[in-house]
Amino acid sequence: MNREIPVADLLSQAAEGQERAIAILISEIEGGKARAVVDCLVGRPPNAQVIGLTGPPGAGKSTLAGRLASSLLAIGSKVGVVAVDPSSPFSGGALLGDRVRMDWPDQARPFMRSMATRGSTGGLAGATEDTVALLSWLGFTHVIVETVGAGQNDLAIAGIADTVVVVSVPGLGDSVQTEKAGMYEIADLHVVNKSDRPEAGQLAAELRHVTEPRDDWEVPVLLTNALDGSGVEELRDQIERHRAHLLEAGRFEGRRQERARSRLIAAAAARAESATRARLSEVGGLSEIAEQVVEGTLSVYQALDLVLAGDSDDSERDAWLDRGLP
Ligand SMILES: Nc1nc2c(ncn2[C@@H]2O[C@H](COP(=O)(O)OP(=O)(O)OP(=O)(O)O)[C@@H](O)[C@H]2O)c(=O)[nH]1
Ligand SMILES: [Mg+2]
Repeated sequence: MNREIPVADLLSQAAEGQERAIAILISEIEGGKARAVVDCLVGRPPNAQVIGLTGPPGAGKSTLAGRLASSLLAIGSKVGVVAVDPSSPFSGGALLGDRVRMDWPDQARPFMRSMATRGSTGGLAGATEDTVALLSWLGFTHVIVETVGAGQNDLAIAGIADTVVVVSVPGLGDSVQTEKAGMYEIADLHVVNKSDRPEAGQLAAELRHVTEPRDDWEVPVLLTNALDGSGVEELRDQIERHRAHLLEAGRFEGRRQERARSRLIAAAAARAESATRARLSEVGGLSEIAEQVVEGTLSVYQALDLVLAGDSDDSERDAWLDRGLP
């Protein structure tokens, strides 16, 4: 049913603030129809500030994202929250399975959406960045992207966000030293959430000890309690300060250009992959080629040459198969 509404109509409904239209557009992006949406967004510079929130499962990222959104709304921002591959998704602006209620200021609410990107082409970078582009086009000033920091995604967030907030929690048993080094390299800000727990101060101290400045930026280590919101205004202010720092140092554009470049490469790889898959499914003699790889008479690279050579001339490939490679 949704598919029948033209993208242009959905965009104008979304621009009027209809959340359902935004939700349908994001579903199109997730469902592999990103191009139909994203091509319509050209002509407006993507100005939304993208804040990445990453950390271990259950660290309180969603609760914190809600609080941060609330704090940004209070200063007149238009805020979207996108949870990528969450273990506990949002539904209707609420955090499923949790009793924490958000108090949105003056009826302003953030737009909240969970996305599943696992297995989709381009993964986190593709679908999320397209969603960010959509929200930015719609006039959102801030987009908070929550990712679970387990696997590649915690590092992929660095390729998407202007400001990366790494959320840690006390009492997980890991000492700072045993955590993956990658997390430190991507953090623009560290947050120790669940500051109501006794070990929070100790963890913050350890983080301060190991954190090094990045490009003239002293990475702050903040304490938050997402349940009661303490520390969240400070977090918001530090995020704004980080943006100002990037702009002042002339690094904001640089980061975004770097992002656009990686995006281009990822899109090229995705396109090449689907073209190769299509080629593989249409090419004849594929099972013979695969058999030769199994038998060790062809290397996988030679097999690929054969498959691609078939592009221009199938008879050439057949001849190769008959006589074997030189
Ligand atoms: N004590 C305490 N509990 C918190 C705090 N922040 C969040 N929680 C609780 O921690 C649990 C997990 O919170 P979420 O916000 O769902 O955590 P998350 O990191 O988004 O979790 P996933 O998306 O499932 O990885 C919930 O029960 C929250 O109520 C905090 O500052 N202190
Ligand atoms: Mg969450």
